[in-house]
Amino acid sequence: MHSSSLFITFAAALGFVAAAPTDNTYNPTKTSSSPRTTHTVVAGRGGRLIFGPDNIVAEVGSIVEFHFNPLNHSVVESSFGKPCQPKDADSFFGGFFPIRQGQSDEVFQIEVKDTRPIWFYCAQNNGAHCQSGMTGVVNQNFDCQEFSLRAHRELATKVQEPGGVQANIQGGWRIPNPNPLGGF
Ligand SMILES: *[C@@H]1O[C@H](CO)[C@@H](O)[C@H](O)[C@H]1NC(C)=O
Ligand SMILES: [Cu+2]
Repeated sequence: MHSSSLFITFAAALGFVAAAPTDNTYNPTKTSSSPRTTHTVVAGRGGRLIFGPDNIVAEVGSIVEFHFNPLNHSVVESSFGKPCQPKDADSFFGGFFPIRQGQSDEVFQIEVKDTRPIWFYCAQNNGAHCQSGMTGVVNQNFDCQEFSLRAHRELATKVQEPGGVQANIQGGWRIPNPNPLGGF
């Protein structure tokens, strides 16, 4: 027996109401044959405790690619209201990039899966990078200043104990730097 009909039989036996079939064929991120856009962000741009740029507008399906300058930065997904800590157990985390000079040989990529804002920070506690301004956002809600990057950063300065990071690299891809001569 086909597994889906097995499921329907099983669900019917439990008294579930069968849902109307849904049309999954419309998926805007898959209809385009054009290459994905990649948005480059540099952690530690210009030797400062910033992500540059830190306020990114990225269409659904595009890639945000984090590059790492010295010293030992990272990127972790957070939330607007709780800066400097992972949003949840699934928050992306690219690991630490301990380098002394130049750029890391590796980058961390994430995919923009929907239009919701994606908040992120650097989890380097040694120097309180997040509280010092190392935070950023993809697709900030520009209509609502209450939830702006500026307001988020205000909150970040007040964080006493930054939360830890994930145990593993997750939620994205750590890959060889595709543009090592980018000159950031
Ligand atoms: C980089 O920073 C992390 C977090 O503070 C630390 O655990 C790790 O040892 C550091 N790596 C180096 C090589 O300094
Ligand atoms: Cu940092």
